[in-house]
Amino acid sequence: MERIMITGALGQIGTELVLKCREIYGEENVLATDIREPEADSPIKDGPFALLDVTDITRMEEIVSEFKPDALMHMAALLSATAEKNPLLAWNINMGGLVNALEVSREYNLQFFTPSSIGAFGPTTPKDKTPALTIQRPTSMYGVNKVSGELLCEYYNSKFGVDTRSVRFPGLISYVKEPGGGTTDYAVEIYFDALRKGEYTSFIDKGTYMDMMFMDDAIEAIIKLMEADGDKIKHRCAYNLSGMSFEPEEIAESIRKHIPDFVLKYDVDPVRQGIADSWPDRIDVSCSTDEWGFSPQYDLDAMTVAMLEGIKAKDAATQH
Ligand code: AKB
Repeated sequence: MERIMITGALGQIGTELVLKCREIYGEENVLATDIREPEADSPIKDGPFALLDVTDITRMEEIVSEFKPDALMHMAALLSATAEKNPLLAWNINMGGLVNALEVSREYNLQFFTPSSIGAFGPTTPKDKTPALTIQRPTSMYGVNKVSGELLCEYYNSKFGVDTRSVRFPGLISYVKEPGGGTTDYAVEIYFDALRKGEYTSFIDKGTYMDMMFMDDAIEAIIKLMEADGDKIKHRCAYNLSGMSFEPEEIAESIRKHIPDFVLKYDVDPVRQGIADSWPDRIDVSCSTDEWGFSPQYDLDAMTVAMLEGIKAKDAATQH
C-alpha cells in the first residue's frame, strides 16, 4: 500500500485508521472521505478530505480517478442496533456502499479492505471457540449484511481477481471517537461514565459475554493484514479477530481497580440484548494468528488503564 482512500473516515474506526495510516504512509497519501464534513477541530482536516456518499458510485469513481489510490478501505456502514431500527436503509447503505466500493476496486485495480463483524454469526453458530469457518445464520439485518458482504468479497476475489481482505471485528473499545448504534457500545460508554459520573447503567445484561478488542490492536491488525503477502491470505471472506471476551460485571471489576466506588446498574434494552444473545461468547482467532501473525497486545486490565488515561487526557484538553 502506498496511497490509500478511506470511506467512513469520521466514524469510530475510520478516524483512528486515517490518523495511523497518515503517520505511516504520509499525510498527503491518505484520503479521508465521509458523507459529512469533519468538525472544525477534527485532526482529519490536516490531510486530504473529500465528501462522499458511498451509495453514489459516480462520485466514488470521480474521487478515485483524481486521487489515484492503490488501496481502498471501505469503512462506511450502519452498526447493528441502528440497522435493526431501519433495516431497509441498512441494506441500501451497507450493501449498496460495499458493492460500489468493490466495483470501483475492480475497475481501478485497488487492493481492498472492509470489516465484517462477530455480527455475521447467529444463534446456531457454536458459541464458544467459534471457528473461522462455521455456521453463519445471523438473525439481525446487520448480520445478514455482513454475511452477504463476506461472500461478495470472496466472489470479487475469485471472479475478478480483486485483492479483497477482511476481518470479523468484535466490539471495538476506544476513546478518540465514540461509536454510535452498536450492540457492544456499552463497553465504551461504561468508561466515559465511570470517570465522569462514577456510575453507569448498562443496556446489556449481567452475564452476557461478547468478544471485544482495544482500537490500537484493531488498527494494527488492519495494516498487518493489508501488508501481508497475498499467498498467506487463504481466506478471502473474513478472519476472526478478538482481544478478549468479558461480561459487564468483569469490566466493572476492572474499572474498580482504579475507581473503587464505581457503581454498575442495569436497564436492559431488549433489541440490543437480543442481538448480543445471538452472537458468540468467545471466538477462535487461531487462523489469523497462524496465517498472518495477528497478535493483540491489550487484555482487559491493560485496556482499562489505556481507556481511563485517554479519557482523562481528552477531558483535560477540552477544559483548557
Ligand atoms: C456492533 O455492536 O454493531 C459492532 C460490531 C460488533 O460489529 N460494534
